[in-house]
Amino acid sequence: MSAPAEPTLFERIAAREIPANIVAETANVIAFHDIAPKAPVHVVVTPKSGTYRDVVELAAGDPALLAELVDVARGIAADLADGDFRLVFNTGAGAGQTVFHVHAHVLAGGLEEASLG
Ligand code: IU
Repeated sequence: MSAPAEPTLFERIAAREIPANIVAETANVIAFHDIAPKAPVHVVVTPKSGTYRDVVELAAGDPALLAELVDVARGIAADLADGDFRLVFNTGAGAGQTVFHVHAHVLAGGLEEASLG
């Protein structure tokens, strides 16, 4: 039998072992202000369990959980900004992913000058 995996950083935040400014929580998802915000509203939304490394694995393995995560993101943008938001899943180290426990960055509030289009 293999040894149990170490809890991820975000599992430890969900367990209140590491402090975070939590803004929303459902049965399976937790959301907290990013400690290094890149936008007026910058919230990390993540499953409480670190089962999936990235959004590709999550979409294949548990699409209902991905939908729950997106709905939490929608609610945060409605509560903390005007309802419009950008949802970023850094996927892989080369794309800037540093925590290999799937999470979305909700970016909102005053993004007009940061358009990707
Ligand atoms: P990334 O997509 O894996 O790079 O996102 C990880 C994010 O987690 C990054 O924006 C960090 O600022 C953020 N974060 C956090 O909010 N709280 C923490 O205790 C740590 C990192 I460590």
